[in-house]
Amino acid sequence: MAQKVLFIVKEIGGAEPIGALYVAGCLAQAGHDCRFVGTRGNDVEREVRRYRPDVIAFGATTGLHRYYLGLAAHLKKLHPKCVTLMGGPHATFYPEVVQTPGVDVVCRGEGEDAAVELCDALDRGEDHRFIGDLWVKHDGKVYRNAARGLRRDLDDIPFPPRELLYAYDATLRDRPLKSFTTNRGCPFPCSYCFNPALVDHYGASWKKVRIRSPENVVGEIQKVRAAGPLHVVGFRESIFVYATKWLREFGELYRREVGLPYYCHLRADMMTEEMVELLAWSGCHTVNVGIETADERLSNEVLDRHCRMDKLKDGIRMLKRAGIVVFADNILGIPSGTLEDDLRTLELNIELDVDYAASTLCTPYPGTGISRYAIEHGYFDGNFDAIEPSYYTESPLTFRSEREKRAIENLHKLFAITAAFPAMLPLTKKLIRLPPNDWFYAAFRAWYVVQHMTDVMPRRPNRAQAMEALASVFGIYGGRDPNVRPMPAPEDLPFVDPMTATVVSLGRKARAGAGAEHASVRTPDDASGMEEIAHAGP
Ligand code: B12
Ligand code: SF4
Repeated sequence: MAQKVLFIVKEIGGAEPIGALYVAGCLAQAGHDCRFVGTRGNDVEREVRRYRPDVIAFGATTGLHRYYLGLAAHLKKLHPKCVTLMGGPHATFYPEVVQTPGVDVVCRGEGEDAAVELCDALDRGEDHRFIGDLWVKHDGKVYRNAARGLRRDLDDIPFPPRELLYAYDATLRDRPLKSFTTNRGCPFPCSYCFNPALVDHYGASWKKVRIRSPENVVGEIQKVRAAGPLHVVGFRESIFVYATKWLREFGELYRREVGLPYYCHLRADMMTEEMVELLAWSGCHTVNVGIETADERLSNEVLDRHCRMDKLKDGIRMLKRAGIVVFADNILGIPSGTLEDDLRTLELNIELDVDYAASTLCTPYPGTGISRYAIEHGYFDGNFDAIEPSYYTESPLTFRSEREKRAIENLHKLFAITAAFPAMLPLTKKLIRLPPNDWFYAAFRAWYVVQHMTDVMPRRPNRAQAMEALASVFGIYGGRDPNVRPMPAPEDLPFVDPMTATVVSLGRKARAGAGAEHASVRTPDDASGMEEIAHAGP
């Protein structure tokens, strides 16, 4: 016997859900049967009736969690015997989400081993309440298990089984850009990033970056390339290169065996001339580096980056001199910052002549230092359910005035295009005073699509992919999503200590002070760091 596991993925046509695929690869290795289904234009309820899964699995980011929770509650009502398993960032950093009706189990952190242990236990009809990394709802109580150790050798994990995606939709094989990760972990403490939040879960072992061997990474790329078109390799880990030695070894093998342009995330202030040369020589076409803010106080005291501005500027200039496309990340609307700070950030991007000046609206994701700072200083009420599915639309934070909030949200939409055409700056300063409107968002999307198809990513979309991208500028997406359901309100369940099996906390109402307790802990200011995270699609 094996468990049948159905993975549900919203927007399966975007970047591959690498995390969920890694989990599925390990489940398949353990003998379980996995399937992936997308939601757009597809009735998931019908898929569940057809496949009759034992486990319904999904990974969610904060904001999108509401969508998944609504659907999970609906499916659980129809199929009460199915176990629903939620993983990914929201479950990791806000495991209390297990109190939502319809969710049976949440997985914190890396899900490969916990999911296998869970499915093995379910298969054998054994007790599954005490599995490391899982919070399990059982008989009206929540069993909160501690973190399990991290897998030391990433080369031991099976390659993500992308064929499961292609089995659902064969056209996904044709995507010209495919994603890979070469390492996990990050030693830096940036307050807006999930990495320090994972240090809270795993301890210092998360700071010790685990790196795959060049042979293992190249082996996966070759396998993917043999299965379908591949024009650009997208490396999606937090920081692609820490050591020149690894880069040299990797570069030699990659040039010889793959030879395709690649994209990766880097810290510009870590760059040396030698690293930059090796990057360019090995095929690096585009790097995503964080500038984040021009303001040193915000950078050091609020974002906890401690990144030296002179080193950052030198790094970006070196990358540009080497002919590498620089895709910069910036954060607007940082708590305690002002519109003037964000305009200076725009000017810094212009000064550095970055190739694409991406920006996001500062979002206080659960478990991060910035969310604690925002709650503590009155910029956020701590309601993570109010966070939007995307940080490209509206800010969930409070500003000095509504007028300033609107101007910052507008600036965000016009940021990249103004950085590309600096003569627009005086006009932009006027336009951002207008009420928010769909034209700004359309301009934001259009510029993004044009740049990504031309300069930023050298992929060659086919006609269908190009049409789809263009249509998305006007908010048109193929296929309606029939799976949208309201998210149910969370229940008030007691928490149990798995070691003693006794109730340790009485539930939400009794823990009303928990937010304040949480808010008082801040990420220590003990190291430098910078943002890396590129999101290949607003
Ligand atoms: C690549 C990437 C993207 C890609 C692809 C996302 C995708 N389809 O998976 C794109 C560009 C599309 C993207 C978009 C967004 N992203 Co993004 N993204 C990343 C990034 C850089 C890497 C993700 C990755 O592949 N990691 C490697 C794999 C191995 O790790 P993993 O995904 O965490 O998976 C492990 C566990 O989480 C767990 N797991 C994952 N899924 C499941 C499912 C089950 C059932 C189980 C049991 C376990 C499990 O097991 C996995 C294996 O160990 C991360 C940061 C990072 N370095 O992780 C941010 C990150 C995940 N993104 C983030 C955000 C906010 C977004 C957006 C909301 C941004 C936006 N538009 O506003 C969107 C949402 C899109 C979406 N559909 O969810 C945040 C999430 C924060 C939060 N609390 O939710 C992160 C953590 C970055 C950050 N800001 O700190 N993203
Ligand atoms: S923002 Fe970048 S450097 Fe900072 S903790 Fe996250 S991944 Fe590491």
